[in-house]
Amino acid sequence: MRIDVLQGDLTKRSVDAIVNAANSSLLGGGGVDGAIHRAAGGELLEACRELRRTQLKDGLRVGSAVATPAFRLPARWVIHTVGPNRHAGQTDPALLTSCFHQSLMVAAGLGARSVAFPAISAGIYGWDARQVAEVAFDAVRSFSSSSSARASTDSPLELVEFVLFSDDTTAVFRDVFRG
Ligand code: AR6
Repeated sequence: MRIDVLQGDLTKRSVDAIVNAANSSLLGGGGVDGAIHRAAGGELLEACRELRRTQLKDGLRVGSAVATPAFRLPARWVIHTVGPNRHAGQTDPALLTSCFHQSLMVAAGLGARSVAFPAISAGIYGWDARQVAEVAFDAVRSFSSSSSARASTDSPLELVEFVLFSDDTTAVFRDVFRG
């Protein structure tokens, strides 16, 4: 599995799935969540409302992930995950690890070959970008080694991208990636 770090707008990526840094309501918000909903169009909000009416009546838990179609985006699916909110006292890195891991599990279940992540929790939710990058690369590498250890075609994932918006966050992710 290849890992790429690039600067840009997640909503423009032509990958199979992009990951949304959502909130538990799944009904939109600011940051990358707002950008994804704007670019995908109102059908995305309708799909999220449908999830809330059916399988997620209490909302999506922190660290969990769920997929919808991506509607007008170039991607095929949006995988919504809820990062921990440091401002609400959610400081356990295991919650963040779970976001990356669960998103990859959902992507693999969909048959996605490529998936693009933002810096989950590194914006409005107040986590330090370096810590997010460390958790993210660890989670992706351990997902990759556990799927190849199973020596099967369990996971079709070939490419994981990290798409960072700002110069600073891109520099931090590149630095952590290079070790
Ligand atoms: N492409 C890539 N990255 C982006 C984009 C974009 N178009 N827009 C912003 N970012 P945030 P969080 C970066 O705040 O911290 C929402 O209201 C941004 O610079 O989007 O997990 C949700 O509804 C930052 O580095 O997500 C939740 O309530 C990173 O994406 C809450 O914010 C994540 O910042 C989630 O907060």
